[in-house]
Amino acid sequence: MDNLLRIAVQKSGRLSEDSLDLIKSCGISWPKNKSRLVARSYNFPLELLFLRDDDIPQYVSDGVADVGIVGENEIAENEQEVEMVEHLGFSKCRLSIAVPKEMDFGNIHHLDGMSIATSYPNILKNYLSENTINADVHEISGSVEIAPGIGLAGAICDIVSSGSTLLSNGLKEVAKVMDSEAVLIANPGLSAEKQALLDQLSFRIRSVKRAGQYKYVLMNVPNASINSVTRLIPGMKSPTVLPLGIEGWSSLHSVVKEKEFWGVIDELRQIGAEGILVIPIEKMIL
Ligand code: PRT
Ligand code: ZN
Repeated sequence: MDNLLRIAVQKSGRLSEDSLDLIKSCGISWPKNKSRLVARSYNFPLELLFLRDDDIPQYVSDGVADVGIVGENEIAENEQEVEMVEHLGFSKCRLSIAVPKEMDFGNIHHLDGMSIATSYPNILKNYLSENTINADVHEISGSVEIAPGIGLAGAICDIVSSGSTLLSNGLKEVAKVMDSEAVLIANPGLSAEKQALLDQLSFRIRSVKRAGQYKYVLMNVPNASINSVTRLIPGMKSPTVLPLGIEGWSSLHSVVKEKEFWGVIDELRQIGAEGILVIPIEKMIL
């Protein structure tokens, strides 16, 4: 069964939908049955294992799964031997220390002698020792944010995304311990056959991710402006230029990075581009 790649994904939670959407956008499909823990793809030698996210680093490190999609926070906490293959860009968050908002907090040494509640004791202990802070780590498994309010701990170390959970529990963020996002991880000892399948999968993932960073743009430009437009949006090799039905005008097609999009669009309009259409790209193979 060596020519099959087993991928561990979160069964249900914040990572699930984006993980499955990413695999689907790589052209991989499987029978949908929510209650099943394993599914075999029809069209790629891939088996999906649906697990709790906390267990994914261990499964991958043990080789029960070959690869997995999980948050960097879980990898750091589990301290398992796994290889980082690809940052996936979703489920972005940070692990931070927070204290009651009325606390007069000078610097992180204010934590000396305090008790900090967290579900991430290993990450927190490493952070404290790197920063020579002498605090007590109080491990709890959920609802960490209520710990200060009920007198369980003076501070917390938990995942923050928008910050609204901290706010509604009367807490303020005082130190960032780490940033996290979903990553593709692999067992470090994959066979050559499995490694080849992983290479195919990560090639597809990179094509999908790259496509998400770019837009396909079409516009009408006066022929005299074609060179200036080409300088602004050189595309993958060069823009495509097609004649319009009107004398002196062309239709120009190119690819633009989403981040640079508005800056470029403004300049294009200034040099006479009209009827600009911006279209999402599904996949981008270089
Ligand atoms: O059942 P299972 O063990 O699989 O899931 P889980 O409940 O342990 O994890 P889940 O689904 O909540 O989160 C999975 C992963 O998503 C985490 O390990 C992180 O990598 C990532 N992630 C991204 C988050 C958040 N954003 C997030 N906001 N995980 C948790 N939160 C929680 C946080 O614990 C806090 O309670 O949301 C609250 C804070 O959010 P804001 O927006 O109010 O700041
Ligand atoms: Zn979990």
